[in-house]
Order: sequence, then C-alpha cells, then structure tokens
Amino acid sequence: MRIDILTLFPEMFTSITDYSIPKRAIGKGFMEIFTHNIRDFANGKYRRVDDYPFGGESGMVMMIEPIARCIEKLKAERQYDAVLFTTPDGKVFNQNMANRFSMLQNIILLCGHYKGIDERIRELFITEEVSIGDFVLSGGELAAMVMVDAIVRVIPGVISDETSALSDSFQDGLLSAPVYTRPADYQGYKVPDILRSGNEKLINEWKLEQQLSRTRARRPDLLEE
Ligand code: 6GU
Repeated sequence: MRIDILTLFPEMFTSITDYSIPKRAIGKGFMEIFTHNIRDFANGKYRRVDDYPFGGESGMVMMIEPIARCIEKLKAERQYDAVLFTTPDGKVFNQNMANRFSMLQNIILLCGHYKGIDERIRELFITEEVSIGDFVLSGGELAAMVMVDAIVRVIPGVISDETSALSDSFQDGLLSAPVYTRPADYQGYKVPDILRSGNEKLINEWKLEQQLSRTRARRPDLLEE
C-alpha cells in the first residue's frame, strides 16, 4: 500500500519511517510513505499557505490552492481509494477503521493545521475525516502518524507472528489479557500458576476470563457494542 501525506512538517514523519515496526514494513515493501510539503505548492515569494478567515473569526485558515494543486498532481498520477483528512471534528479512529484502511492500495492523508482548512477542500477532495480522540492537537501530523502506525501493523505479513496483531486489544472487541515473563517470582510477586501449568485449554479459558473482566472494569462501553 502507498500513503501520500500532505503536511507542512514532512520531517516529523521520520518518527514513523525510521523506527520499529513501521520502518520494517517499509523496508520489506509492505508500505510506501511519501510526504509532500504543502508549502512547495504555494505561490509567491512568501509561499503563503494560510490566510485570515472570512467573517472575522480568530486564527488562520489553510488556503485551498496549494492543497488542491498537490492533490490534483497526485490524482493525475494514480487512482486513490481514499483521501483522508485529520481533524478533531472527524469520526473517531478505531481498530475497525485501521483494519479497513489497511486493505486499500493508495491513500492520501491530509494533515490539518491552524484553525482548519478552507471548507471547499473538504467538499471537493476529502472522502473521510478522522480524529484520534476528543482533545485538540496543535496539528494533524501526530494524528496521522498514529493512524499510519495502527494501519501498518495489521497489513498481513508485517508482524511476523501471524497471531500477534490479531491478539491486540480491540481486535476481538475486548482488551488484552495481562502478560508475564521471567522471573516467575519477583520478590514474592508471582506469575499466576495457571500460565505455568502447560494446560493450553485452561490457559485459554483464563485469558478470556481476564479479557472479559478487564473490559467490564475498564471499558464497559466495548461490551455494549
Ligand atoms: Cl486528527 N487533529 C488535531 N489537530 N487534533 C486532534 C485530532 C486531529 N484528533 C484528536 N485531536
């Protein structure tokens, strides 16, 4: 899959391209990430990308032309399955969306900034608006990186242990069970005996019980869905 990211801060994306699972996924050819600096598509000596809002609100608004030029250039080169926009008033991102986006071939991801973008960009180009939660970030870049990370780890083959991504919290609508490693006894704090029993059936039952009780205690909303 290919993701084209439109941003005012392309350098920020080295946080995902240069580390951990996303880096490996790119190295293995599961994902390509191209960043595009919106400012490169702006006109004039000052390469202006934002302007004052009509109607006299506070803050600045991202202008339509630089973003439109960049999107149109990309669309002339290939077909896109989705043009996403990161914004706090979008639909809240979740595991289902990560799974769904991971099956697409080409995605444009536009990072919001300032007070917003000219509404006509949304109307003309954006297929889906996505938020990562009910709080406000300084820009859409961190949200975009959160989404790319969540998407890349569910592409089949990216995580070598096939079952690992599937056992993530939320993948089955439940939080994950607790996990332990050596030592089995840390200053009297012991790993539950059942995990060391070797009885796979009992272990799986225990894990499911743990998942259910955790979800009930911490995220009862997930059980209602
Ligand atoms: Cl997608 N963008 C911004 N600026 N703030 C956010 C967000 C997105 N999601 C939650 N807060």
